Amino acid sequence: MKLTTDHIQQSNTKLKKEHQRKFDFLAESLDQRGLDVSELIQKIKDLQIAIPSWALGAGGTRFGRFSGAGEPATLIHKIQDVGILHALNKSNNAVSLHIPWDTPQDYEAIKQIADEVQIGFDAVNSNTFQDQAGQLQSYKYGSLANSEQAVRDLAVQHNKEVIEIGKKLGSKALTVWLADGASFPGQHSLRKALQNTYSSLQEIYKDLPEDWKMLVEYKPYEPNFYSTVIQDWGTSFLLANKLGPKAFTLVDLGHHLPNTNIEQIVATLMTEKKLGGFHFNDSKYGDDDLTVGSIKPYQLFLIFHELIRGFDETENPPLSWMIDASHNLKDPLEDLLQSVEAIKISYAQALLVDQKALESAQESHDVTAAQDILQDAYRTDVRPLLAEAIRQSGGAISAIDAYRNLNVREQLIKERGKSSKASGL
Ligand SMILES: [Mn+2]
Repeated sequence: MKLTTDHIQQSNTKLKKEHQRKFDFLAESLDQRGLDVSELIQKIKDLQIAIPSWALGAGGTRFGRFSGAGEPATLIHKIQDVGILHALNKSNNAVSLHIPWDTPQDYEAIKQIADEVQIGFDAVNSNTFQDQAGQLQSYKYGSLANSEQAVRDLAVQHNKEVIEIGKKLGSKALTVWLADGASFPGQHSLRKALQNTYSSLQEIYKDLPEDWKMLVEYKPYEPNFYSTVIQDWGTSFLLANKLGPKAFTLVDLGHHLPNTNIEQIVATLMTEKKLGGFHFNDSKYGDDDLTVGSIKPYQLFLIFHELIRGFDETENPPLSWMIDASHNLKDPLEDLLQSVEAIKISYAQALLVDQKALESAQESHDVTAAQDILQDAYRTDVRPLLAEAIRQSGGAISAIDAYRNLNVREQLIKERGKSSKASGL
């Protein structure tokens, strides 16, 4: 299924008048606050967030997985799904592929289909956290960190193959997330595991094209429960620094222990020009991979506030933006639309912060005013601004409304069948 401009316009007709009223009201008040509304709209339009190929089907927990209907069973289906999202919200112009779950067979055909729905290829993701059929060495006790050279070689080779695949598609980044670690004290040497990881990453880094980035992701625990080799931003930052100028730290919002001050991590990494990108999701307890903004929207706003300051005040290079969530209950496409909207809401709110006033409040130690300035922006309902940016780009005033009114899922079920299951999950 492909959504056309006609489909979208038709869905906008009913909402247009009410939208215009809300937008005019907001635009006037922003204007009175000295903000340039058309500049804000342009910035909101420009923020594009990649969709991971593994987030288009229902996810599961270790207790079970409840399939959705009409899931994308092939890479072509997945690209079509991202095309549907992008047609609706004009904010997802790229897909991030997971290898080997989504290794293309016919590159030209895949690129052509992606072109038709105006989708490019963001970071490619390697997978050394599970064994593939017929694999000669096992990653059970780690991959890049493994004490056995033969296992490390296999994992390095896989990452090099992922780079080659990415080159053929036009990707510009390799994301490395490692499950490597230990579930029990004494299981392996903590120092040797880190040293092996560094040496293996160095081997991969040698194959990284000049205009590519290596994004090193961290996570405190799971699937290993005693130690993870790259457990935190400090370890990732250390490795990225040692590897060289093309290596960066990737922040996945769910990969922190409860109450970690993530915005402070963002500020520190940007100061050091080493923030590479984001995996957006939300969580209450652990790596829950819930819809972005569903649990801690204020934290998301504070992160965007630091990002915006960082863009203005540091030389950190442009970031890779990606959602990394799992959908156990909701229709994955609806869930992704909600996540993208939440990201853009936080971004738009952070754009409203009166930076000059904040700076002077900070310098005069006016703590009350500083808090008020941030919360004033956070408490502004920016949804009409977002809707206007998307409408101007040719998208839907309300993406979820349009998705439902156009019976997208029903169409997909008709095309793919009720029991088609997303590959890789
Ligand atoms: Mn992630």
